[in-house]
Amino acid sequence: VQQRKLVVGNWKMHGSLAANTALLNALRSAETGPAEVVVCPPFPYLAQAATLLAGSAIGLGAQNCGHEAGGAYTGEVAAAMLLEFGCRYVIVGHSERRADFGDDDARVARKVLLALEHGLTPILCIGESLAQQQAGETRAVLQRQLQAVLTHLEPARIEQLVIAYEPIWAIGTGLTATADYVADIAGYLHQLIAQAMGAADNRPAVRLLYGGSVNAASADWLRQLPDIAGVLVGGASLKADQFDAICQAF
Ligand code: G2H
Repeated sequence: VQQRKLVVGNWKMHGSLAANTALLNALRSAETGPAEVVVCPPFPYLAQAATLLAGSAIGLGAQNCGHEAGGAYTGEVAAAMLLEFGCRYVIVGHSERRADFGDDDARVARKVLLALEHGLTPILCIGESLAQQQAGETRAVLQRQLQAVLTHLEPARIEQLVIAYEPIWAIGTGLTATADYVADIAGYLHQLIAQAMGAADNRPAVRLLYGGSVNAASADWLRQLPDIAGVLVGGASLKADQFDAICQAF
């Protein structure tokens, strides 16, 4: 299946009104590539980003959503609220949230379901830690993280997901996995997805992204991997020239 490539910028807890204006204006004037481009600013800046991106092809996403539709959950933001601010995507289950904010497999599954129910496309993040990789547990960990979500979804729903494979040992460390490693894991993940969908061919239309210290150099080989449909970019998404180079690569 030939899919449109997807490049997502995850700003994490970075930005300011002034910095966001400069970054988004620079990206707007550079937007030319064939890939779909999405930026995910922190919650308070979603309205500002929506205004700055009005009429642009660059889409908007959030970095998280609440695990309930609404209610007494101090500090949380509901999927329905994200929709009101123009978000089409929401990152769910990022390893930083799994490690620091109690987003376990069950909670991640809840968030994915809520996002889908509200018409948002979840970008489901999965990935193994260094210790898990060294213990030879990579495939088992990825299978557990995927199954926790896919088991709740009909095939038609699974097809709407974006899945981001982010090995934790490569996040913000400057370490990138090798092309062979990413290709191998990506093939395995597509197999798991196909099984969950009961699909005959093992390349279902689910977009699989890679994330972890992606920069212009790694984007150049990542774009050549047939099982990888794009990238989730952290640090390099905050620099207009770097993010633009990555977008152009796809
Ligand atoms: C992984 C990635 C974006 P970075 O967390 O989600 O960040 O590119 O800084 O490793």
